[in-house]
Amino acid sequence: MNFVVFAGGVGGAKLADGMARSMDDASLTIIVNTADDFELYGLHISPDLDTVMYTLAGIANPETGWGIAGDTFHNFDMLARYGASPWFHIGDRDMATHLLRTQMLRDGATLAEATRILSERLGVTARILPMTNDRVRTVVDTEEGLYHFQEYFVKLHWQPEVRSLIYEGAGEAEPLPAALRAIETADTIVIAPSNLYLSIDPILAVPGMRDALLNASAPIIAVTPIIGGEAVKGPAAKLMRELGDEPSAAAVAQHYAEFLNGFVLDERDAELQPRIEAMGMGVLLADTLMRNADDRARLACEVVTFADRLRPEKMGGCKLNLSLPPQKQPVRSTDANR
Ligand code: FO1
Repeated sequence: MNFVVFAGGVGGAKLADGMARSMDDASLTIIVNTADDFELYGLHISPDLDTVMYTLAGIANPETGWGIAGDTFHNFDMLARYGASPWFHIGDRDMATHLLRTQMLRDGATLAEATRILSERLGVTARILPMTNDRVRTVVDTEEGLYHFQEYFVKLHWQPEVRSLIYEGAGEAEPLPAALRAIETADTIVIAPSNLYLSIDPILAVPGMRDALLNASAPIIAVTPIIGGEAVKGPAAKLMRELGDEPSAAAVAQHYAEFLNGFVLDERDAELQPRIEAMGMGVLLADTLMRNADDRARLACEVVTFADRLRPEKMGGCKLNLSLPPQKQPVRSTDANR
């Protein structure tokens, strides 16, 4: 069984980790947003790639979701002592990742090659792919002016009101051929509960990615990042309001509707089920909060079992034995409707 997960940072990393934990013999490819990448002190930082890599390696900081568990920040303190006004906390161990990645890139490696080497050295068996090797950067157009994503997100704590988002360089970027092949040969494709505008849309903005989903033969399932009108983490709901969308799981389903076959809706939002089914996709009600490793594996397993229901022939590829609520409406099983 070949699984593909589209992911940003923490939410995507947790679900990918659940999939890796609950499926022994499956191959897992995670296509990761790199529009949050930036350069700081001459280092190439890839926050989402690292969050996915550290999570799958079992060394992620459980409190923040990003960075390394038990890391220290002596370099940050020293930068402050020099009067450098640091605002982005690079842990001392985390720093090693940025140093090596930057060196590999300067020596001519692609971002995909550097990611493969780093994740292999950390013992990660899943394949972590950047969406592209090219430079794509999210620029946030706010009432206060234009900001690079990390300035908006970390320095300004996502407070400025957003007018629009620009995925700079996306139009000219080439998708990673391995990512396109993975989508084409996947048995199941999952859009993780990541921020739709900041994590998933930049991936879809890379030419060829959206078409690859539209042409995929595997069922495509999105897991909601919104529960009860609020984001599980980060600014998704605030951005939905500011960009003129209704902050709800139904609006997320609508956002991806052209290529989705199934949507995993949180059980606290059960009243939205008929509305989402009316968009022509299957709905699975589940507890989508991933508080611990068991939750991740359980949710991943439910998603995989749900995908099995959405394809004509049964596949069956999960260790946990979960009983799912009955499907209320027959779901699409052909490509024609996507
Ligand atoms: N997020 C923060 O809110 N504050 C930080 O100081 C911070 C540092 C950081 C260092 C390395 C890394 O890989 C990620 C880091 N993040 C930090 C998270 C990150 O910037 C965002 O969560 C993602 O870009 C959004 O997915």
